[in-house]
Amino acid sequence: MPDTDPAVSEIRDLLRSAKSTLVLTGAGVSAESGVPTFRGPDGLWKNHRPEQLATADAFRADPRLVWEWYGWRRQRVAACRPNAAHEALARFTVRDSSTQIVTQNVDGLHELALQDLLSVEEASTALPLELHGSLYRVRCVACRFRVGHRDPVDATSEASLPRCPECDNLLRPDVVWFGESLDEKTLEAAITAAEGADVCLVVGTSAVVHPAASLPLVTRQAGGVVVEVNLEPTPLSDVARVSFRASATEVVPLLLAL
Ligand code: BV8
Ligand code: ZN
Repeated sequence: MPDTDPAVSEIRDLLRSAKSTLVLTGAGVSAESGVPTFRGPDGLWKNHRPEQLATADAFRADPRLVWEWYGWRRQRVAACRPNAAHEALARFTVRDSSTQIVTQNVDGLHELALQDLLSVEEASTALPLELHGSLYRVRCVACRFRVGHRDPVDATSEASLPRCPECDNLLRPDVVWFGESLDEKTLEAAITAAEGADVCLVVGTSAVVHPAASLPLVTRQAGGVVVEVNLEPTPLSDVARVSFRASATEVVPLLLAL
């Protein structure tokens, strides 16, 4: 897509003049880093049904299987680096402190892109809101224990699964599963950012999972503009001022260029 494309110039100007921008990302922003998406042709949900793996019931029924899947995802993601879209978004967020990244991803690549740019303390002011939690944190199924956790998990048997040092119950991935509420403070901050945004840039999400997928509609209802970057049409394409049918690494750097 040439950067002289009129739609690119229009949206680039819009983003430059925006007083506040919300960026909502999904698995598609990380696809070109090698992180599998969920619903695409080679997506994670191809071989497993979400209900089998991404629900509290699934974990109760077979914690070993669920940890095996999350352990495999951790390994896959650990080999991946932020791509040009993550990097352009990180630069934009640092340059314009009124930009908030809200991600559905649990892969930590936005944070990595920020840390490549800034020291860890500086990056902490621009951190993305992680609506669905993180692959790299665990929490206890029974008490409030929660901690960063990157070690490989031995899911060969239930006995080898990680257990809470406080109460000895099982530790689970600190992600939000279907039917679980999102962290209240995180969701509130995301909604406030969506309400105040002049532009909501939506990158690489199928926009089927709520409440994340409703954030761009909050911006629109408050008078803001929705812009989408996705290889395919989604339920948000019709409400977008422009829906770029192209890849994240091709379009996002063009839209956020200085
Ligand atoms: C909740 C765990 C309150 C973390 C995930 C009926 C209607 C509406 C809602 C519901 C409903 N029935 C139930 C619900 C609620 C439910 C929901 O939304 N279900 C949907 C599926 C119908 N939501 C919930 O349960 C949420 N909680 O509502 O709490 C509550 C409380 C109690 C009881 C009821 C409700 C919790 C939602 C969180 C679920 N957790 N995963 C993990 O393991 O990762 S969901 C999973 O989907 C991931 O988290 C992921 O983040 C999320 C969204 O997927 P995407 O990121 O969009 O990825 P996907 O593969 O789908 O799409 C990729 C896109 O990228 C594609 O469009 C593709 O074209 C594009 N793409 C690919 N490559 C590129 C690209 N684009 C650009 N460039 C590329 N290179
Ligand atoms: Zn505990």
